[in-house]
Amino acid sequence: MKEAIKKYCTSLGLDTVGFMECKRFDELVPYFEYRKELGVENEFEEKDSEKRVNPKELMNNGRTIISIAFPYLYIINNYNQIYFSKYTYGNDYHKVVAQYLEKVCHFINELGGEAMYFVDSNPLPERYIAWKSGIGFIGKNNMLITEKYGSYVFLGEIITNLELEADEQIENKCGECEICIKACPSKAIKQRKENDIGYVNNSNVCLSYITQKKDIEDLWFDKFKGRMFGCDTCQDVCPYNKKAQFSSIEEFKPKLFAQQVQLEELLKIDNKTFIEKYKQLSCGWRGKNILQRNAFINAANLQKMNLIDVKDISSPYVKEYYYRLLKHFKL
Ligand code: B12
Repeated sequence: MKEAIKKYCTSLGLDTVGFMECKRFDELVPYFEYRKELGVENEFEEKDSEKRVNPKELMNNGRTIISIAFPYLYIINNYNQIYFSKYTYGNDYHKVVAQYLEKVCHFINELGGEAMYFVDSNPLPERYIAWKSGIGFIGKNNMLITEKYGSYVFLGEIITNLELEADEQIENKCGECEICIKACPSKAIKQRKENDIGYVNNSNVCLSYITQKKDIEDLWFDKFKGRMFGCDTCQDVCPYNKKAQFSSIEEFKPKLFAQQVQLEELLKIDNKTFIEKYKQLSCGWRGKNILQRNAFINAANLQKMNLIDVKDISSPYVKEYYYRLLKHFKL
Protein backbone atom coordinates (compact mmCIF):
# COMPACT_ATOMS: atom_id res chain seq x y z
CA MET A 1 0.00 0.00 0.00
CA LYS A 2 2.92 2.40 0.69
CA GLU A 3 4.14 2.00 -2.91
CA ALA A 4 0.56 2.47 -4.22
CA ILE A 5 0.26 5.75 -2.26
CA LYS A 6 3.68 6.96 -3.50
CA LYS A 7 2.73 6.01 -7.09
CA TYR A 8 -0.55 7.92 -6.78
CA CYS A 9 1.27 10.99 -5.39
CA THR A 10 3.72 10.83 -8.30
CA SER A 11 0.75 10.76 -10.72
CA LEU A 12 -0.25 14.10 -9.14
CA GLY A 13 3.27 15.48 -9.72
CA LEU A 14 4.31 15.00 -6.06
CA ASP A 15 7.56 13.01 -6.06
CA THR A 16 8.94 13.95 -2.63
CA VAL A 17 6.94 11.92 -0.12
CA GLY A 18 8.02 10.37 3.20
CA PHE A 19 6.51 8.22 5.94
CA MET A 20 7.05 8.11 9.71
CA GLU A 21 5.39 6.40 12.67
CA CYS A 22 2.60 8.47 14.22
CA LYS A 23 3.78 8.85 17.79
CA ARG A 24 4.21 11.49 20.52
CA PHE A 25 7.38 13.57 19.97
CA ASP A 26 8.64 13.38 23.58
CA GLU A 27 12.02 14.72 22.44
CA LEU A 28 10.42 18.03 21.38
CA VAL A 29 9.01 18.84 24.85
CA PRO A 30 12.34 20.03 26.36
CA TYR A 31 13.11 21.79 23.06
CA PHE A 32 9.93 23.84 23.05
CA GLU A 33 10.35 24.63 26.77
CA TYR A 34 13.95 25.72 26.11
CA ARG A 35 12.77 28.05 23.33
CA LYS A 36 10.07 29.46 25.62
CA GLU A 37 12.73 30.18 28.28
CA LEU A 38 14.86 31.92 25.67
CA GLY A 39 11.84 34.00 24.54
CA VAL A 40 12.22 32.99 20.89
CA GLU A 41 8.72 31.59 20.59
CA ASN A 42 6.65 33.41 17.92
CA GLU A 43 3.03 34.59 18.24
CA PHE A 44 2.10 32.50 15.16
CA GLU A 45 3.25 29.29 16.83
CA GLU A 46 0.77 26.83 18.37
CA LYS A 47 0.26 27.63 22.07
CA ASP A 48 -0.96 24.18 23.21
CA SER A 49 2.35 22.32 23.69
CA GLU A 50 0.65 18.91 24.01
CA LYS A 51 -1.06 19.38 20.64
CA ARG A 52 2.35 20.35 19.19
CA VAL A 53 4.12 17.19 20.26
CA ASN A 54 1.30 14.65 20.12
CA PRO A 55 -0.26 14.02 16.69
CA LYS A 56 -2.57 11.46 18.34
CA GLU A 57 -4.40 14.51 19.71
CA LEU A 58 -5.44 15.14 16.09
CA MET A 59 -6.19 11.49 15.21
CA ASN A 60 -6.09 9.07 18.11
CA ASN A 61 -5.99 5.92 15.94
CA GLY A 62 -3.26 7.45 13.75
CA ARG A 63 -0.49 4.92 12.96
CA THR A 64 1.48 6.67 10.18
CA ILE A 65 2.21 10.29 9.22
CA ILE A 66 2.86 10.95 5.52
CA SER A 67 4.87 14.13 4.79
CA ILE A 68 4.66 15.59 1.29
CA ALA A 69 6.75 18.42 -0.20
CA PHE A 70 5.14 20.86 -2.66
CA PRO A 71 7.80 22.64 -4.75
CA TYR A 72 6.93 26.24 -5.64
CA LEU A 73 10.03 27.68 -7.36
CA TYR A 74 9.40 29.25 -10.78
CA ILE A 75 11.64 32.34 -10.75
CA ILE A 76 15.10 32.52 -9.15
CA ASN A 77 15.87 36.22 -9.14
CA ASN A 78 13.52 39.16 -8.82
CA TYR A 79 15.49 42.34 -9.49
CA ASN A 80 12.59 44.75 -8.84
CA GLN A 81 13.18 47.41 -6.17
CA ILE A 82 10.09 46.22 -4.32
CA TYR A 83 9.24 42.51 -4.35
CA PHE A 84 7.08 39.83 -2.83
CA SER A 85 8.75 36.73 -1.44
CA LYS A 86 8.80 33.72 -3.84
CA TYR A 87 6.34 31.72 -1.74
CA THR A 88 3.61 34.28 -2.40
CA TYR A 89 3.86 34.58 -6.22
CA GLY A 90 1.21 32.01 -7.04
CA ASN A 91 -2.12 30.80 -5.67
CA ASP A 92 -2.47 30.59 -1.89
CA TYR A 93 -0.58 27.44 -0.87
CA HIS A 94 -2.96 26.77 2.01
CA LYS A 95 -5.73 26.13 -0.53
CA VAL A 96 -3.61 24.46 -3.23
CA VAL A 97 -1.87 22.01 -0.86
CA ALA A 98 -5.21 21.17 0.80
CA GLN A 99 -6.75 20.29 -2.60
CA TYR A 100 -3.90 17.87 -3.42
CA LEU A 101 -3.89 16.31 0.07
CA GLU A 102 -7.65 15.78 -0.14
CA LYS A 103 -7.16 13.70 -3.31
CA VAL A 104 -4.49 11.58 -1.59
CA CYS A 105 -6.82 11.10 1.40
CA HIS A 106 -9.58 9.85 -0.93
CA PHE A 107 -7.09 7.42 -2.49
CA ILE A 108 -6.20 6.14 1.00
CA ASN A 109 -9.94 5.76 1.74
CA GLU A 110 -10.23 3.58 -1.37
CA LEU A 111 -7.43 1.43 0.07
CA GLY A 112 -9.63 1.00 3.16
CA GLY A 113 -7.79 3.49 5.37
CA GLU A 114 -8.87 6.59 7.30
CA ALA A 115 -6.93 9.76 6.57
CA MET A 116 -6.81 13.42 7.72
CA TYR A 117 -4.70 16.16 6.10
CA PHE A 118 -2.90 19.20 7.50
CA VAL A 119 -1.11 22.22 5.99
CA ASP A 120 0.51 25.18 7.81
CA SER A 121 -2.03 26.55 10.30
CA ASN A 122 -2.05 23.40 12.44
CA PRO A 123 -0.21 22.39 15.63
CA LEU A 124 2.00 19.78 13.92
CA PRO A 125 5.77 20.59 13.75
CA GLU A 126 5.73 20.20 9.98
CA ARG A 127 9.45 20.66 9.37
CA TYR A 128 10.38 18.18 12.11
CA ILE A 129 7.92 15.61 10.70
CA ALA A 130 9.33 16.13 7.20
CA TRP A 131 12.84 15.57 8.56
CA LYS A 132 11.81 12.43 10.46
CA SER A 133 9.98 11.19 7.32
CA GLY A 134 13.19 11.34 5.31
CA ILE A 135 12.20 13.96 2.71
CA GLY A 136 14.95 16.39 3.67
CA PHE A 137 17.14 17.80 6.44
CA ILE A 138 16.64 20.91 8.61
CA GLY A 139 19.21 23.59 7.82
CA LYS A 140 20.67 26.16 10.21
CA ASN A 141 18.06 28.60 8.87
CA ASN A 142 15.45 26.13 10.20
CA MET A 143 14.26 25.45 6.66
CA LEU A 144 13.47 21.90 5.53
CA ILE A 145 15.85 21.35 2.62
CA THR A 146 15.04 18.64 0.04
CA GLU A 147 17.52 17.04 -2.38
CA LYS A 148 15.61 17.97 -5.57
CA TYR A 149 13.89 21.29 -4.79
CA GLY A 150 16.09 22.68 -2.02
CA SER A 151 14.01 24.54 0.59
CA TYR A 152 11.62 26.06 -1.94
CA VAL A 153 8.87 23.64 -0.89
CA PHE A 154 5.68 23.90 1.11
CA LEU A 155 4.91 21.00 3.44
CA GLY A 156 1.68 19.07 3.95
CA GLU A 157 0.88 16.04 6.10
CA ILE A 158 -1.60 13.20 6.21
CA ILE A 159 -2.25 11.12 9.32
CA THR A 160 -3.69 7.66 8.57
CA ASN A 161 -4.62 4.60 10.58
CA LEU A 162 -2.84 2.42 8.01
CA GLU A 163 0.46 1.03 9.32
CA LEU A 164 3.02 1.87 6.62
CA GLU A 165 6.78 1.33 6.78
CA ALA A 166 8.71 4.40 8.02
CA ASP A 167 11.53 6.01 6.00
CA GLU A 168 15.05 6.85 7.24
CA GLN A 169 15.74 10.47 8.31
CA ILE A 170 18.47 12.41 6.49
CA GLU A 171 21.24 13.85 8.66
CA ASN A 172 22.05 17.56 8.54
CA LYS A 173 24.28 18.54 5.59
CA CYS A 174 25.15 22.13 6.62
CA GLY A 175 28.54 21.19 8.11
CA GLU A 176 30.62 24.33 8.74
CA CYS A 177 28.58 26.47 6.29
CA GLU A 178 27.22 29.66 7.91
CA ILE A 179 26.26 31.64 4.81
CA CYS A 180 22.62 32.06 5.94
CA ILE A 181 23.68 33.14 9.44
CA LYS A 182 25.89 35.88 7.95
CA ALA A 183 23.35 36.93 5.31
CA CYS A 184 20.30 37.27 7.56
CA PRO A 185 19.69 41.06 7.63
CA SER A 186 18.30 40.97 11.19
CA LYS A 187 20.60 38.32 12.70
CA ALA A 188 17.61 36.06 13.42
CA ILE A 189 19.63 32.86 12.72
CA LYS A 190 21.77 31.80 15.67
CA GLN A 191 24.98 29.84 15.80
CA ARG A 192 24.14 26.62 17.65
CA LYS A 193 25.89 26.69 21.02
CA GLU A 194 27.22 23.53 22.74
CA ASN A 195 24.29 23.02 25.15
CA ASP A 196 21.60 24.18 22.68
CA ILE A 197 18.82 21.59 22.16
CA GLY A 198 18.11 22.02 18.45
CA TYR A 199 18.10 25.36 16.64
CA VAL A 200 16.99 28.38 18.63
CA ASN A 201 16.63 30.94 15.87
CA ASN A 202 14.78 34.06 16.96
CA SER A 203 11.88 34.35 14.52
CA ASN A 204 10.65 37.42 16.40
CA VAL A 205 13.31 39.43 14.58
CA CYS A 206 12.92 37.43 11.34
CA LEU A 207 12.05 39.90 8.55
CA SER A 208 9.46 37.48 7.21
CA TYR A 209 7.66 37.86 10.54
CA ILE A 210 8.17 41.66 10.66
CA THR A 211 6.46 42.06 7.27
CA GLN A 212 3.52 40.07 8.68
CA LYS A 213 3.48 41.57 12.18
CA LYS A 214 0.61 44.01 12.98
CA ASP A 215 2.46 46.46 15.21
CA ILE A 216 6.12 47.15 14.37
CA GLU A 217 8.60 49.67 15.79
CA ASP A 218 10.04 52.49 13.65
CA LEU A 219 13.47 50.81 13.83
CA TRP A 220 12.22 48.28 11.27
CA PHE A 221 11.24 50.89 8.63
CA ASP A 222 14.76 51.02 7.12
CA LYS A 223 15.17 47.24 7.12
CA PHE A 224 12.37 46.30 4.72
CA LYS A 225 14.67 47.04 1.76
CA GLY A 226 11.93 46.36 -0.79
CA ARG A 227 10.27 43.41 0.99
CA MET A 228 6.52 43.62 0.44
CA PHE A 229 5.68 40.35 2.26
CA GLY A 230 7.91 37.52 3.56
CA CYS A 231 11.69 37.21 3.22
CA ASP A 232 13.81 34.82 1.14
CA THR A 233 17.32 35.95 2.03
CA CYS A 234 18.36 32.89 4.08
CA GLN A 235 17.07 30.66 1.30
CA ASP A 236 18.43 32.60 -1.68
CA VAL A 237 21.99 32.37 -0.31
CA CYS A 238 21.78 28.67 0.60
CA PRO A 239 24.15 26.50 -1.54
CA TYR A 240 21.51 23.73 -1.58
CA ASN A 241 19.12 26.06 -3.41
CA LYS A 242 21.58 26.81 -6.19
CA LYS A 243 20.60 23.56 -7.86
CA ALA A 244 16.95 23.61 -6.81
CA GLN A 245 14.65 22.37 -9.56
CA PHE A 246 11.65 24.38 -10.75
CA SER A 247 8.13 23.37 -9.75
CA SER A 248 5.64 21.84 -12.17
CA ILE A 249 2.67 22.59 -9.92
CA GLU A 250 0.61 24.87 -12.20
CA GLU A 251 -1.20 26.56 -9.31
CA PHE A 252 2.08 28.06 -8.07
CA LYS A 253 2.83 29.72 -11.42
CA PRO A 254 3.69 33.39 -10.60
CA LYS A 255 0.98 35.98 -11.20
CA LEU A 256 2.39 39.02 -13.00
CA PHE A 257 1.09 41.49 -10.39
CA ALA A 258 2.91 39.48 -7.68
CA GLN A 259 6.08 39.06 -9.70
CA GLN A 260 6.18 42.76 -10.62
CA VAL A 261 4.87 44.78 -7.68
CA GLN A 262 2.22 47.36 -8.67
CA LEU A 263 3.28 49.97 -6.08
CA GLU A 264 0.71 52.66 -6.90
CA GLU A 265 -2.10 50.06 -6.86
CA LEU A 266 -0.95 48.80 -3.42
CA LEU A 267 -0.61 52.35 -2.04
CA LYS A 268 -4.25 53.08 -2.94
CA ILE A 269 -5.54 49.49 -2.53
CA ASP A 270 -9.32 49.11 -2.00
CA ASN A 271 -11.34 46.08 -0.87
CA LYS A 272 -12.31 45.14 -4.45
CA THR A 273 -8.72 45.01 -5.70
CA PHE A 274 -7.59 43.18 -2.57
CA ILE A 275 -10.29 40.49 -2.82
CA GLU A 276 -9.92 40.03 -6.60
CA LYS A 277 -6.11 39.91 -6.63
CA TYR A 278 -3.99 39.81 -3.43
CA LYS A 279 -6.37 37.72 -1.33
CA GLN A 280 -5.71 34.84 -3.80
CA LEU A 281 -2.00 34.83 -2.86
CA SER A 282 -0.29 33.09 0.10
CA CYS A 283 0.01 36.51 1.77
CA GLY A 284 -3.78 37.08 1.50
CA TRP A 285 -4.55 35.69 4.99
CA ARG A 286 -2.88 38.70 6.60
CA GLY A 287 -5.33 41.21 5.14
CA LYS A 288 -5.35 44.45 3.09
CA ASN A 289 -4.02 46.89 5.70
CA ILE A 290 -0.73 45.04 6.28
CA LEU A 291 -0.08 45.05 2.51
CA GLN A 292 -0.89 48.77 2.22
CA ARG A 293 1.31 49.53 5.26
CA ASN A 294 4.22 47.57 3.76
CA ALA A 295 3.75 49.44 0.46
CA PHE A 296 3.93 52.75 2.39
CA ILE A 297 7.14 51.65 4.17
CA ASN A 298 8.79 50.67 0.88
CA ALA A 299 7.58 53.88 -0.85
CA ALA A 300 9.08 55.93 2.02
CA ASN A 301 12.42 54.14 1.65
CA LEU A 302 12.37 55.11 -2.06
CA GLN A 303 11.34 58.74 -1.39
CA LYS A 304 8.03 58.05 -3.20
CA MET A 305 5.64 59.21 -0.47
CA ASN A 306 4.44 61.85 -2.94
CA LEU A 307 2.53 59.02 -4.64
CA ILE A 308 0.27 58.88 -1.57
CA ASP A 309 -2.69 61.21 -1.08
CA VAL A 310 -3.59 61.14 2.63
CA LYS A 311 -7.27 61.63 1.63
CA ASP A 312 -7.16 58.14 0.00
CA ILE A 313 -6.22 56.44 3.30
CA SER A 314 -9.40 54.94 4.80
CA SER A 315 -7.76 52.87 7.58
CA PRO A 316 -6.74 54.72 10.81
CA TYR A 317 -4.15 51.91 11.30
CA VAL A 318 -2.47 52.69 7.95
CA LYS A 319 -2.85 56.48 8.46
CA GLU A 320 -0.93 56.21 11.74
CA TYR A 321 1.99 54.57 9.82
CA TYR A 322 1.75 57.32 7.15
CA TYR A 323 2.51 60.05 9.68
CA ARG A 324 5.14 57.92 11.51
CA LEU A 325 6.95 57.40 8.18
CA LEU A 326 6.88 61.12 7.29
CA LYS A 327 8.46 61.81 10.71
CA HIS A 328 10.95 58.87 10.56
CA PHE A 329 12.23 59.78 7.09
CA LYS A 330 11.94 63.55 7.79
CA LEU A 331 9.77 63.99 4.68
C1 B12 B 1 4.97 30.16 12.85
C2 B12 B 1 5.55 29.96 11.45
C3 B12 B 1 6.36 30.97 10.91
C4 B12 B 1 6.80 32.15 11.73
C5 B12 B 1 7.84 31.70 12.78
C6 B12 B 1 8.83 30.72 12.18
C7 B12 B 1 9.57 29.82 13.16
N1 B12 B 1 9.60 30.04 14.40
O1 B12 B 1 10.10 28.86 12.78
C8 B12 B 1 7.38 33.12 10.65
C9 B12 B 1 6.31 34.14 10.29
C10 B12 B 1 8.65 33.87 11.03
C11 B12 B 1 7.59 32.17 9.50
C12 B12 B 1 8.44 32.48 8.45
C13 B12 B 1 8.58 31.66 7.35
N2 B12 B 1 7.87 30.57 7.04
CO1 B12 B 1 6.65 29.72 8.29
N3 B12 B 1 5.63 28.61 9.46
C14 B12 B 1 5.29 28.78 10.70
C15 B12 B 1 4.51 27.55 11.21
C16 B12 B 1 3.03 27.87 11.19
C17 B12 B 1 4.90 27.04 12.61
C18 B12 B 1 6.43 26.90 12.74
C19 B12 B 1 6.85 26.59 14.15
O2 B12 B 1 6.14 26.02 14.94
N4 B12 B 1 8.05 27.01 14.43
C20 B12 B 1 8.65 26.73 15.71
C21 B12 B 1 9.97 26.02 15.49
C22 B12 B 1 10.63 25.58 16.71
O3 B12 B 1 9.65 24.86 14.82
P1 B12 B 1 10.28 24.59 13.41
O4 B12 B 1 10.48 25.84 12.73
O5 B12 B 1 9.44 23.58 12.77
O6 B12 B 1 11.69 24.03 13.85
C23 B12 B 1 11.91 22.69 14.01
C24 B12 B 1 13.31 22.35 13.89
O7 B12 B 1 14.09 23.32 14.44
C25 B12 B 1 13.39 21.10 14.63
N5 B12 B 1 14.70 20.77 15.04
C26 B12 B 1 15.74 20.98 14.29
N6 B12 B 1 16.77 20.38 14.85
C27 B12 B 1 16.37 19.80 15.97
C28 B12 B 1 17.09 19.04 16.91
C29 B12 B 1 16.42 18.58 18.00
C30 B12 B 1 17.17 17.79 19.04
C31 B12 B 1 15.09 18.82 18.15
C32 B12 B 1 14.39 18.29 19.33
C33 B12 B 1 14.37 19.57 17.20
C34 B12 B 1 15.06 20.05 16.10
O8 B12 B 1 12.50 21.12 15.56
C35 B12 B 1 11.66 22.25 15.37
C36 B12 B 1 10.29 21.81 15.63
O9 B12 B 1 9.67 21.31 14.52
C37 B12 B 1 4.94 26.47 10.13
C38 B12 B 1 3.88 25.39 9.87
C39 B12 B 1 3.96 24.29 10.95
N7 B12 B 1 2.80 23.96 11.46
O10 B12 B 1 5.03 23.80 11.28
C40 B12 B 1 5.21 27.34 8.89
C41 B12 B 1 6.36 26.91 7.96
C42 B12 B 1 7.53 26.47 8.82
N8 B12 B 1 6.73 28.15 7.27
C43 B12 B 1 7.11 27.97 6.04
C44 B12 B 1 7.66 28.98 5.19
C45 B12 B 1 7.75 28.68 3.69
C46 B12 B 1 8.11 30.18 5.74
C47 B12 B 1 8.98 31.25 5.03
C48 B12 B 1 10.07 30.70 4.12
C49 B12 B 1 8.09 32.25 4.25
C50 B12 B 1 8.89 33.45 3.67
N9 B12 B 1 9.55 33.27 2.56
O11 B12 B 1 8.91 34.49 4.31
C51 B12 B 1 9.62 31.97 6.27
C52 B12 B 1 10.95 31.25 6.69
C53 B12 B 1 11.61 31.85 7.88
C54 B12 B 1 12.57 30.84 8.52
N10 B12 B 1 13.81 30.84 8.08
O12 B12 B 1 12.15 30.07 9.37
C55 B12 B 1 7.03 26.50 5.63
C56 B12 B 1 8.49 25.93 5.64
C57 B12 B 1 8.74 24.93 4.55
C58 B12 B 1 10.22 24.48 4.56
N11 B12 B 1 10.75 24.13 3.42
O13 B12 B 1 10.86 24.49 5.63
C59 B12 B 1 6.07 25.91 6.76
C60 B12 B 1 6.37 24.45 7.11
C61 B12 B 1 4.62 26.05 6.23
C62 B12 B 1 4.25 24.99 5.16
N12 B12 B 1 3.28 24.17 5.47
O14 B12 B 1 4.86 24.92 4.12
N13 B12 B 1 6.88 31.02 9.65
